[in-house]
Amino acid sequence: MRVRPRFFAGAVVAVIASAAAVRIEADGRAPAAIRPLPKTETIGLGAGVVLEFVRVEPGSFIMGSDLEIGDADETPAHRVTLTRPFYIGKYEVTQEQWLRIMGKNPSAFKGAQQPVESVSWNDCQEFLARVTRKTGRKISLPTEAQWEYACRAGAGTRWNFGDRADAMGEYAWIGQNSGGTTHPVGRKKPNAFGIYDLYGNVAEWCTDWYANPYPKGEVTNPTGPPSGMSKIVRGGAWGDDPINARSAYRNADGPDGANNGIGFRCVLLDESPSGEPRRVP
Ligand SMILES: [Ca+2]
Repeated sequence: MRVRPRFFAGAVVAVIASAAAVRIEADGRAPAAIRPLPKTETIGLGAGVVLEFVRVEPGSFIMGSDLEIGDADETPAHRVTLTRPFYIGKYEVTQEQWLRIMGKNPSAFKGAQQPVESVSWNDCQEFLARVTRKTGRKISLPTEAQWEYACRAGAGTRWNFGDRADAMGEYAWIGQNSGGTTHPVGRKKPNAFGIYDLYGNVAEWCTDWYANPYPKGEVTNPTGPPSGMSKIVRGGAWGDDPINARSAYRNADGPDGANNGIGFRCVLLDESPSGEPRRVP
């Protein structure tokens, strides 16, 4: 078990769907063969509050790191194949979104557009279940492999913008520029997939149990070990150094653990408007 909180001292987000967002209703659909696949999807939570998702295509990548700066739990670097497209949150879940579903806001750093934090992995499961009950849309946390694949966006470098940490401030709220607090989501540059705040702001829960190191060999649609003591947390947070907010960097905390450096983003599980399967394991 590895629990290393290092960043912890002690609102209405209208995340507006981008102009490129495509919302296809249940009725009046065009045939799948001629209907363009949406690049984004949204789930309405009521009162104008929406969860916005970015489509990620299936593919293979090298997960983890054998870099000299990496930790042992990032090894061995290994090929991972994700066989299904998926939709991942364009932003971290905000306090407005959390409040809309849960009726209270546990965050230490208050702000409607700021990411919710001080939520445990188990708290997140309740949020996800309530969203599904309310909207009929199935959502989850990302698997650790989905998170890293979406984060890298094809980049094998330490960060998805390269190997030089001095560009970090353009992409992330971390120890050097955060002022010791979270910030509204989506204010820094996105990665090549159009996803924001993967590094810093809040670290993000994933579905997987933590194990160190990775199993050897190539894997397809990995979901982590069947059991464990702590759940994966990715991306680093507002108090971290760049080295601890790399694409391959892993952290973990117990599923009941909650602190002001950990939040989450969602993955949309239900079938795409084209009818193609994209249910993840
Ligand atoms: Ca983050």
